[in-house]
Amino acid sequence: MNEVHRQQDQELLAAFMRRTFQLGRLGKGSVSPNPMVGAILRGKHNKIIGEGWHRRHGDAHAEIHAFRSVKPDDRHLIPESTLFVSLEPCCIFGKTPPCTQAIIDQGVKKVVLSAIDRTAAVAGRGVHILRDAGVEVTTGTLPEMGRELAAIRNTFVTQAIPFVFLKFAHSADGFLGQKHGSVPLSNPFNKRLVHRWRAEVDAILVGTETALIDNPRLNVRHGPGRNPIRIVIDRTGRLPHHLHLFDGTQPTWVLTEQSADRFPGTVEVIQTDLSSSDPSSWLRILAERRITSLMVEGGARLLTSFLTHHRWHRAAVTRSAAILGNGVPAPSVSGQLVHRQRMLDNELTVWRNTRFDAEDS
Ligand code: AOF
Ligand code: ZN
Repeated sequence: MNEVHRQQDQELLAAFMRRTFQLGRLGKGSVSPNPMVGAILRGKHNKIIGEGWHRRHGDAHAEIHAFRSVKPDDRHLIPESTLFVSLEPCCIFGKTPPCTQAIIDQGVKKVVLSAIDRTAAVAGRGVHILRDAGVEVTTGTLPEMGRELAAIRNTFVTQAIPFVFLKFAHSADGFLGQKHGSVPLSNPFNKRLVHRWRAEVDAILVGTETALIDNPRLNVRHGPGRNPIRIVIDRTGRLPHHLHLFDGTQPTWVLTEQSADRFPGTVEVIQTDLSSSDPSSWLRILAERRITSLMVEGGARLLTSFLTHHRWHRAAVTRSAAILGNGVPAPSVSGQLVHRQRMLDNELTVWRNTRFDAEDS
């Protein structure tokens, strides 16, 4: 193959792989603790004969959906097609039988994948099993994008903590909000985006001061989607029972050092030592309870705990045009800028913590 052909071939592989990412993302918000995965069957002349994605936890995997989507008239084309999949196919009996076996049984001879599934029982074994069965496997196509799609799952299984998104808005002069009162800093577009994120994560965490001052609902009402689990820290049990967080409208957990009888029956009480500002131990507790992704919505102290202990993966920072003059200074985030977007008078930047993120591959 000459250089021009090689380049064309790479571009083609990338185009098909990008499509698997698009498909995988359709599972956002409903696959946890499973990863988002997309798969395509490419037949002769680059024709797509089947597509699938993992739709919800417990349901069939992306590869299986791709096989099932093939029209009866095209079924005979499966053995000569190439399977593109965003993640290494699983090789274990979990909620569903192993995809590696399904691929072998269907007679597929070529598999192109992007990221490795870091789940301990898979982690490269899926690739080996396929190769041992004579399947030609190409790994690492568009590796960064593949890693990003699998980042929540791979972080959860390798670091035993949820993937942590920090989220906050600050004024043009760098304040989070005024002391003893909340100031709206986000515009309607920003709000809708935040509510979409809420529908995509397993849980949202806020600190005691934020629960008291903002009295947030932490639900999804600006846009479609399901409500996440709400988690609030209340070390000494000082939150009044009339707060929205305690209204019983969605699952709510309290992290506290107090006993359960201090709280309304609408919440699940998790008793733990909260004397350290290092979030590592609470994060482990949340991961044990199958929280794979967590959005931290404030306040300043809680956000600072995650930042100073480097226990975060992405930070979404909104800069509003408002000038407050004084208030609580916004924490500073240092990381790699991965996204910048203007929304009317607001500017959103998303940062990646390269220090802590390196292992989520
Ligand atoms: C795939 N394709 O679409 C997904 C995979 O039995 P389960 O459903 O809980 O799945 C457990 C394993 O499958 C685990 O390794 C997880 O990362 C992987 N998810 N694998 O081949 C898919 N969602
Ligand atoms: Zn599978």
